[in-house]
Amino acid sequence: MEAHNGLSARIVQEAGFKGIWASGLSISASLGVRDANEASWTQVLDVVEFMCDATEIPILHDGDTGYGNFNNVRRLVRKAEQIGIAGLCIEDKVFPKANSFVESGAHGLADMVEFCGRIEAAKDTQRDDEFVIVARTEALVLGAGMREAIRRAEAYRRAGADAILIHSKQSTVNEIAEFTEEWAQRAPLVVVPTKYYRTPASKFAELHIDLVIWANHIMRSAVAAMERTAKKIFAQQSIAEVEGEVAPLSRVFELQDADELAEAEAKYLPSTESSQLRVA
Ligand code: SPV
Ligand code: MG
Repeated sequence: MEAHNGLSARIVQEAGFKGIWASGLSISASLGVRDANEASWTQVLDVVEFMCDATEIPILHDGDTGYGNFNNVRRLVRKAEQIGIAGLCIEDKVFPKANSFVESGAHGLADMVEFCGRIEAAKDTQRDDEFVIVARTEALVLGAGMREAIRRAEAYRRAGADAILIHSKQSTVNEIAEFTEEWAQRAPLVVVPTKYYRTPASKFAELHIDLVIWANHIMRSAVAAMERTAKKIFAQQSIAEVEGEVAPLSRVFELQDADELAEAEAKYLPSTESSQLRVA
């Protein structure tokens, strides 16, 4: 499940999900910029570091193109491991990327051999054997065709990718189903069914898809809720009516683990009485 800051990551973990997608789209949207590498990679990693600090479940970082060539990817992997990210997903586009679903922007498909170098560099750089590299191909999204998608996925598998993310912008699962048949479980598969959202999870299991990412629904639900609240308060020039509709402050404190701080204060801070004695 997608999250885009420490708070949403905590909410996703509490909901019971086994892992978090640190979505480039959602993080950039929450920062008020476009999903076109407008936020620098260190600005993005700062956000993901807060997400790691707030949770215990694995975080798969949407690393876009890897923010450059193989050398940028090496540095990204090193920093991702230091922060506590569990895995990195990189896509076969050129920097700066554009979101798969926007018409405008630079949508160049990366040279396949050059992208394999990014994967190899990532695998050679990781120190923790458990760190995962997911290679994402945009071949279907950019209209390069099924043969090209399979050719690229196979090349990325051979380059050392732990899993392949096959992306599609069709409104049905048919294209993905065709891919999975041809792929025949050569390596774990990841999908992002944002556009073919009606597909039930059982269908993905049937197609031998190993990981399904619901990529942006926490951010989109926040946008809808924030717009509703802002409009209402502005129209009514009052907060009286929204009080019952928004999360109580006690819930916010709970998500921040405020009780833990109170317990730590009791343990580590001198009591008022003893500190007064020391001053005296
Ligand atoms: C993201 O969540 O940023 C993704 C998925 O990369 S998509 O928006 O479909 O490109
Ligand atoms: Mg993205």
